[in-house]
Amino acid sequence: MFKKTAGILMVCLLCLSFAFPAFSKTLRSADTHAKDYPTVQAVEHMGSLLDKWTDGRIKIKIYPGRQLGEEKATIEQTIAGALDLNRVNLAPLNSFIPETAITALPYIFRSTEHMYNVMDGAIGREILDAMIPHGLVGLAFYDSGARSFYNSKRPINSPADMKGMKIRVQNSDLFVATMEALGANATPMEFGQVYEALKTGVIDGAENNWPSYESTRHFEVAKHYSLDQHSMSPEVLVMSTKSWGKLSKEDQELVRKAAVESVQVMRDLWNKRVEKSKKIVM
Ligand code: GTR
Repeated sequence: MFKKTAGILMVCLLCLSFAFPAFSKTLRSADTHAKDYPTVQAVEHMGSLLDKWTDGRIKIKIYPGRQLGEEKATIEQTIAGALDLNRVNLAPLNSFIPETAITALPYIFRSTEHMYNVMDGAIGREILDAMIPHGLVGLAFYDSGARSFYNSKRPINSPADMKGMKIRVQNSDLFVATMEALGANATPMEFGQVYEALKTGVIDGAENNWPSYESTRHFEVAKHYSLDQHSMSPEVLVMSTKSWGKLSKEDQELVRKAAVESVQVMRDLWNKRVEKSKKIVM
């Protein structure tokens, strides 16, 4: 009897998912990085957790490597609800969500541990919640290590060495102001354009962490990496409030839980990737 009822139920569920494709959901997610980058791997892990916990009812499809555009464009798509999930850095959110700029202030964190404590605690929660009125539900922070300057001209040992240098920054007013305070010329530019701009001399330098310096091959065209570690602005996984609103309370819980569980996986992958990237660059 039980078997028969369960069988009928299964058939009904199957019919429902064919009749109403919304019944089973594939969340579309973007990332500027390639498939093997820790941020992409972490969201993939989150997707497999959701798939498992919901018996295949909720899945994640990731579009890595800027397939859906540069970060600014994908953020707009996420706010519009055309994209469900997006893994971005906090910096491109700085100019319209002021709370996110706090983490990008130079030398605001004493250490990685300090950064973890802040981002995993009440302040981190406050920053994630500050995104809601702007159309984004902040789900979790991922590591981005520390950013340092690199350029094709000379080693930077003090701000005096940066005088007049054209340095690419993310689309963030705070980063522009920081470069200006250091005496450099800030050039806001999308991530995908930096390699060519360095190669052709449109810019002299940029700034990023070890894995991004390596994965983009920027190290081939800007050989002076100066380990000043001026910013520790983390990555963030956001969901469109429009997509969030279409989920049941229970599914929202699952999505949040899967995102949180992917954080530790990301941190482990990140630490390994930093070591690997350093070796490649050296
Ligand atoms: C990387 C970050 C990317 C992107 C990039 C950039 O560290 O992971 O999401 O923001 O920096 O400089 O544009």
